[in-house]
Amino acid sequence: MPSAHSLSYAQRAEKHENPAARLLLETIIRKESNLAVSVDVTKSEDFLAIIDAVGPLVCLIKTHIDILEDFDYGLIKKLEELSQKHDFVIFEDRKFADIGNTVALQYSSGVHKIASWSHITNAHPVPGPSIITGLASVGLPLGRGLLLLAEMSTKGTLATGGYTEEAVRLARANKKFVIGFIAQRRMDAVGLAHGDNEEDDFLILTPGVGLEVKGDGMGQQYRTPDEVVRQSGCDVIIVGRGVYGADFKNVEAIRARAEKYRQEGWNAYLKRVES
Ligand code: 5BU
Repeated sequence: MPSAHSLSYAQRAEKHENPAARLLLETIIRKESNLAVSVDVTKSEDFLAIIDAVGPLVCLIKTHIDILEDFDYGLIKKLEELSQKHDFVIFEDRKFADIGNTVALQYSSGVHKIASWSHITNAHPVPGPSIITGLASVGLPLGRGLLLLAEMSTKGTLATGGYTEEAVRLARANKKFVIGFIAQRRMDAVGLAHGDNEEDDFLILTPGVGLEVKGDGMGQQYRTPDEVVRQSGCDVIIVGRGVYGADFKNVEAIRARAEKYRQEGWNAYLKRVES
């Protein structure tokens, strides 16, 4: 049985039952893009302008909705309209990390009501299985998917070794809702014990991707799309400042950089499945 590493996105889409996982894989195939752009700006106007510029080139837009200074819920309708117009998946990078009852409330309620619009969100596995139970109680009925943070891109991250293995075990035990990981490499073989299903296929979304620089002076570490997708077997490259960073008012330049990352990410994938 070939590992998910060598299967095409199309072969893998057929095997996923979670609607958010299928939507992401099908969007990647339709748009020939494994690029996600992370839009970490503080003004709604800039946020929407960047998304409108890169929307045709991405499979997914990643948000930190709590960064926006002028947030009001009307923005969500505009984000959803752009998601329809340009055909991309929405991932709120909320990094939940509390007890089940609290995360269920944070996910469903408050000013942001994340579960009502974000196809995918993520959580730190640090509280143990109850965080998945809490989030799944809100997200599963809505057809949402969860990523666990198995690794981070930052220098000195504590999410390594046994912690990463436990994250993968938690995912294997909760496959209806947990569709994959934020990680720096494939996780299929991590912590595999006798009797585990070796055909598990988790999506790997990977931040810390940049072509120009190796870091940001605040602990972020960058690798190239080729290192991430071809060499490490990850599925989606997440790029923030590499796309919008230099001058986030210059929409043409943003679009050109996004297209470069799209091509690099897609070529790395083609090389991986051909090899
Ligand atoms: P950058 O501008 O490409 O460095 O932004 C990376 C984004 O990915 C940013 O929104 C981070 O919060 C996010 N991120 C990350 O960089 N590294 C991680 O390990 C995780 C998330 Br998890």
